[in-house]
Amino acid sequence: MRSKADGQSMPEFELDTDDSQPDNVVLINLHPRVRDKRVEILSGLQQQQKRIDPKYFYDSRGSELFEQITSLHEYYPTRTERQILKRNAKAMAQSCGQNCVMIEPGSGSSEKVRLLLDELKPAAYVPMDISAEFLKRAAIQLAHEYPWLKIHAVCTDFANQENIPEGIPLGRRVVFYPGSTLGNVKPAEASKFLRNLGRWLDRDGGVLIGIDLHKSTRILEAAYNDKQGITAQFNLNILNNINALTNANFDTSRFSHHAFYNEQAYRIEMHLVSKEDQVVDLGEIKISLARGETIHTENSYKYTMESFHEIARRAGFTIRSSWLDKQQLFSVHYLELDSSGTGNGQSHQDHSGKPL
Ligand code: SAH
Ligand code: AVI
Repeated sequence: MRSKADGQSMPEFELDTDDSQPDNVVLINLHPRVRDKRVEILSGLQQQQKRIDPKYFYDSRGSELFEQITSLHEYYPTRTERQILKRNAKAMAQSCGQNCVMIEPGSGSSEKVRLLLDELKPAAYVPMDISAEFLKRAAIQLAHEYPWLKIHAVCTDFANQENIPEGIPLGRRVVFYPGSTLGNVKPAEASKFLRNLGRWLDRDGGVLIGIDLHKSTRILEAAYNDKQGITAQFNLNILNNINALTNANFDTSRFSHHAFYNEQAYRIEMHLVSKEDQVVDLGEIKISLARGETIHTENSYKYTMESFHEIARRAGFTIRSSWLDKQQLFSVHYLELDSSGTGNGQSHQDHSGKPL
């Protein structure tokens, strides 16, 4: 156990502690349970359409591959959202309010929050991620770069986190949920998830959220089928993580990457296609795959302003402000719980066109 910033006693990361760990960071590992993971993975692989939850992309290698994806030319979401955050940091900070406790579920490298910190001056930043080692490195790096910032990093599976983890620093809470990570669940689940986030907030809290927008199939399919094959490696790597978590013997060379835009469902689907008839052992359980059969690894839903508005409304939120890039590829929204206001949100665009 180690005592840090708040003087509280915290369970320490199992990982080697780093002597250079600065004093403004606390690292908490809530240990998403391996037994529960195994049950969840097996159940997905025993369905007619085999599936693996996309959260299993993110072992350390998966998190690194995702970082590489974010700087690919074809993968427009990250650079576009960064541009929106940069240009509108002041207005966003005004919406969020200074001295808030900013909580980021699925924080990854914590790159985007850097664009807000100087304007926002939060009382504390709470990055949360399932990828323990990557989270630890990102939090320590951020703590070195921002010595004034109190960081409270939590390794947890936020999908199973109905209540906010204990021990979060006190203050008005704002959830920062960029990257369109909400798009990785079905619209009905997205509303449910947002509703649950609402329970993490006090009445005066808010959610600053990035949502990818529906656009041409050509642009979308290029973003998930990059020429360098990094997205393919990211997709295939999920099998390495499944092997580690369940003692399975998936052989990545016997699968290929397939990603396409399902225009009816407004979602990118990523699959792993079995190149041959094969049987995979997961401990005592055997999974058969026919040649051409797929394991569905990810959905990435794309919204319109209207359809996202509906998701937020169903979750009990009002959209206070929306910011878009000129080409309307991506959007960032500030949401507040319904009953706290009139429900009249504002839209902003970087250009002089009509607000959507
Ligand atoms: N917020 C960053 C990273 C987005 S990638 C950005 O906008 O660039 C999605 C991140 O969410 C990954 O770091 C992944 O490890 C994390 N993640 C996905 N599902 C998760 C879950 N159920 N619980 C915790 N973290 C999760
Ligand atoms: C994290 N998530 C929003 C990314 C997406 O675009 O759905 C993950 C990703 N999958 C393939 N490329 C990136």
